[in-house]
Amino acid sequence: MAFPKNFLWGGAVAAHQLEGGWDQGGKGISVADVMTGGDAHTLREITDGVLPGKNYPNHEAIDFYHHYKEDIALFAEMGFKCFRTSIAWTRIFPNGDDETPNEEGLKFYDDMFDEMKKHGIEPIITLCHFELPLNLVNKYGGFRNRKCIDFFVKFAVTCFERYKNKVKYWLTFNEINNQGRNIDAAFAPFTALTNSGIKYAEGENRRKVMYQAAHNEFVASAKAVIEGHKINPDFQIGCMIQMTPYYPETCNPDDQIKSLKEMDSIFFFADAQVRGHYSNYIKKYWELNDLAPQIEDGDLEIMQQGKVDYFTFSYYMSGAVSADPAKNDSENGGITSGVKNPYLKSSDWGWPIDPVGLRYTLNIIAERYDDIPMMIVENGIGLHETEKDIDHDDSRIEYFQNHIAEMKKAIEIDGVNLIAYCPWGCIDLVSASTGEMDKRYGFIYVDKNNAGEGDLHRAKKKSFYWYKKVIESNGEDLSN
Ligand code: BGP
Repeated sequence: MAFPKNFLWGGAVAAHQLEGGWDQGGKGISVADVMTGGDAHTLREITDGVLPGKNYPNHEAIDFYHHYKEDIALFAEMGFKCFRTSIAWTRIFPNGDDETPNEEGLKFYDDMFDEMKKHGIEPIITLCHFELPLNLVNKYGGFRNRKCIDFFVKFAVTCFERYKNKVKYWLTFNEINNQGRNIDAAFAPFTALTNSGIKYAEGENRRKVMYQAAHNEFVASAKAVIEGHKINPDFQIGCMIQMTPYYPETCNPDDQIKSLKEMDSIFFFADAQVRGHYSNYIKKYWELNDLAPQIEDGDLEIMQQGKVDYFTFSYYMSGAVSADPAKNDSENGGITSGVKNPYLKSSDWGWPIDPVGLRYTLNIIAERYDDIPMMIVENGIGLHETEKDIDHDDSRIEYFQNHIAEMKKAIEIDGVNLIAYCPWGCIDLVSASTGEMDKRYGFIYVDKNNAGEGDLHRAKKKSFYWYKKVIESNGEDLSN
């Protein structure tokens, strides 16, 4: 059998994309609450506060806040061993800088974890998944300000203390490297806000701001790791990286150097958290481009002491790059830039589909970080579906068959240390990049569309039964 006996099969979501209840139970306003709905061709608008008459899809989302028992029961029926979600920061500290936490928010997650435990489901919890309190943006400028380090650590410690006997697996910042991507593109203000609570000022050096915010986040993450281990030495606290391997367009050595540099721009965020230091490649880059962040006394020691225990990542696609800048004009759905890879098909949202790239990714992480334990905490395909389609979502099944087959090879042939697999959006939810409901990832259909219409009832798709069988057979039976 390829997969270890205790392999964690499950699914993944994030609080702001499914909970709803945006102003209930004492919750404050998060950055996700001021983003309107968009689509594949229309960017989400970031409004100045919550404005009347706008469509904010995260406000209700799929109302998991009131449906979590029913939804967790469905996950249990599929056989989930784990479930990855996040704690909405604004349920615990509504403004981010509050003196004391909001008991009603803490209680909500107590109940949710108890419900998971009842079904034997292990929680995997992200602390900061694109959900910063809006007040931290408006009052402090988000993570460009070191004060946010303390606010984050206070939030993390509050959660660690409260749930120390209920949660073992923690992640600090979701897809922390998103903010470094396509920084001049139209999409960049969105990732700056969601990752770091940053609003770029007109004409400022975005890269400089981004590296400062990233440094502050590395210190915050490391401090959380240090404090977490004091609270419960059994805690496993990980980083979370969006892994998009970049291939060279050709075997021209210049293309190879270009792809190496693209990979550096991803690994910079992982190296800081896994190796706990800045390597020469990035220090040189900062020096040559005058981009070095301000590093205070003690920061580097904290980063070294607060190295993560394991490596988690999302994987949706690969990219390809050319040394000739004029050729790198394909935007791959706004997420990666580079050349089009003629060997791959893309999803309806332009995301290239590359199962072999997942095996490749598992290998490069394992080799770079000495066989560190890994979790795939996001993987999946967004599809246009209506309720009529739920009995034949075969393209979703095919996507997962191909990706799981490559995971298997990575374990059986390459010996990687993979401990969990959590397909993204195991229940239909609000898309992060577009704000759509109609970009559906789920094994479970939710009756709601982009216009907000629908009664929110849940229905099992064909893939629900397929994934149940996969889990039951511990990944041996992938047949449709
Ligand atoms: C990642 C995020 C998730 C999620 C996923 C799918 O970037 O961590 O929050 O949404 O991508 O992306 P989308 O929802 O834009 O399709």
